[in-house]
Amino acid sequence: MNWDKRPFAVTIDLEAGVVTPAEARVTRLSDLEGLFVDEEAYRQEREKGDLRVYTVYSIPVPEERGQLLSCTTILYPGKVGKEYYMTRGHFHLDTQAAEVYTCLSGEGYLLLVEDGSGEAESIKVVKGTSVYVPARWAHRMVNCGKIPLVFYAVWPAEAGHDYERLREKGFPLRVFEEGERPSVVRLG
Ligand code: M6P
Ligand code: ZN
Repeated sequence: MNWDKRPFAVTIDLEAGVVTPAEARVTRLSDLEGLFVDEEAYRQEREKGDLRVYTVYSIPVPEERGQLLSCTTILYPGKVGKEYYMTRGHFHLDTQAAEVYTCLSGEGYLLLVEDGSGEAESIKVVKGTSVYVPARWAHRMVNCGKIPLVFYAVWPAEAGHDYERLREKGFPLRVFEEGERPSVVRLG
């Protein structure tokens, strides 16, 4: 990365979520094995092809204390069985690091679970909803609409992603289509 500690700007296409210049990383169904509740439906989807679930455009800065990382995420519409497409979700390795998720386009839910108490929350997001995610709350976005859900995230650069901890604990809330409408369900 060419970093000279000078101010810089990027352009965000608010509808499409594309950031210029930035690097794109695509997450596909094959990257999300074990994530969706219905394993048989997942297997059937995989047989159709390895579809994109989301693309992240990262605006790079050094991952050092004091820096802010930011990115857009384009979460495509789709389902595995009755369960809507979602991001993998994570805690932060730095348990003091918070984050802000702002929806630029589309609609869905941000699912959250607190590390200590296990308390869980779902927050409905539409264009313009900005959610403050406190430290220690795992976060996962779900697209319940028919168009891509685009959101912009900002968080401390040294935060890191703790996927393993969330995998071990499991996510208690899921969002399924029920009668053509999303329904937030508590598992277990
Ligand atoms: C947001 C941010 C990123 C994260 C991305 C995808 O843009 O929180 O840090 O990587 O969503 O989410 P995940 O890493 O959980 O797959
Ligand atoms: Zn995060």
